[in-house]
Parts: sequence; structure tokens; C-alpha cells
Amino acid sequence: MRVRNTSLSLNVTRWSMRLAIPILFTAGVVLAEEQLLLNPSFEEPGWQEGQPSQLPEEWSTFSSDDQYRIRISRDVANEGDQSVRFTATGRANTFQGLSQTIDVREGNVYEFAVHVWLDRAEEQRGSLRGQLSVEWLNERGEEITRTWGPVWTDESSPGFWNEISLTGMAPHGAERGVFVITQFDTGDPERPGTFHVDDAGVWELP
Ligand SMILES: [Ca+2]
Repeated sequence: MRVRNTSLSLNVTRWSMRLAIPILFTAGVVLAEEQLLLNPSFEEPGWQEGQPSQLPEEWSTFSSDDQYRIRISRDVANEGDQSVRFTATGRANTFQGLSQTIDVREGNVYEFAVHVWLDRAEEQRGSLRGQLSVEWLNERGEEITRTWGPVWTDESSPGFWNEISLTGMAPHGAERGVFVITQFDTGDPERPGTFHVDDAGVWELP
């Protein structure tokens, strides 16, 4: 949940004793920005003991080898009870990820943010890296261009929740944006690594 503080100025004129007394006051108004993602906190489906790997609802899943090492997790959470865990293969040139496709308007600016957690434990760390991106699609579903966010690795996260975000403008002709979380594997079989993602969001900026 993210809120934006906006100052609203009202100029109110009141008459008293035939004198105009302008009263200027500022009221603090809190407007909530609309969250455009569905299931942004990965709380659905609820994790159940003994269930096989569970993928988050509302998110599309992709991978380089049709195998998904992505699952709902209750090991850690930044918001609610659950996050989503990505586990690398240790094989070079493999990747996997989650995405949601959202209608956008050309010229508007969008922020895409997630919270990332990498385990301090050495056995959980590894050679993987993560990155956000947005694929801007035209009316035929063809990619116009792509906006990339910063890369995170086990070197860049000290073992607590860290917010990662990108901001991008929908280019001319864009009708939809594919908001993507990708885990890339750099290929160290001894240290494949894992990370968790929680509390994602996409907002149209004013
Ligand atoms: Ca959550």
C-alpha cells in the first residue's frame, strides 16, 4: 500500500463587517495511488503443507527450459504471510520469471517496484541475478521497446528486504505493458542460489 500526500489549497473569502478577509488554508489530503497488479503480495494461493510447488495466481510464468523453480513460500514475507521464491539451476544461460500484462496509455509514466530478499546463509547465496523489465506492446501485441531496471545479485543485497524499482514511459503506440520479474542464472552449479520477492506494485505516476 502506498499513499501520496497532496497539499490542497483552498482560498475561501468570507465577508465580515463589510471587509473581505481572505483565508488561505492548506488541508493535507491523502490519496491512494491505484495498484495495477493483481495478487501483488503473492498471498494467493495460500500455501499448504505437503502441497507440491505452487505458483502465484494472476502471474504468468516463463522459463528457458519449461521448468519452474518458482513457488509460493512462507519462509519469509515483507507483507502478509507469503512471498515467492526463485531458485536457480546452476546451469549457464537459463532463466525464469513471472509477469503480468496491464493496459497502458502512451506517454504516461509507470513505476514498477518489488521487494527482494536474499538469504544471508552462504548455502542460499549464489551466482544468480534478478532484474525487472517492462515490455511495451503495440495494438498487435508486438514489442516496441523494453525498459530494464537495475540488477540485483547476492552481492547487492545484505540479507534484508530491499526495494528495487524502475520507472518508464509508455512509448508512442504502446497499448499494453508486460511487467516482468526475471531470474537469470550465471551458471555456478556449486552455488546456484535463491531469492524471494514480495510486495510488488505497478503505479501510473501523475
Ligand atoms: Ca506477501
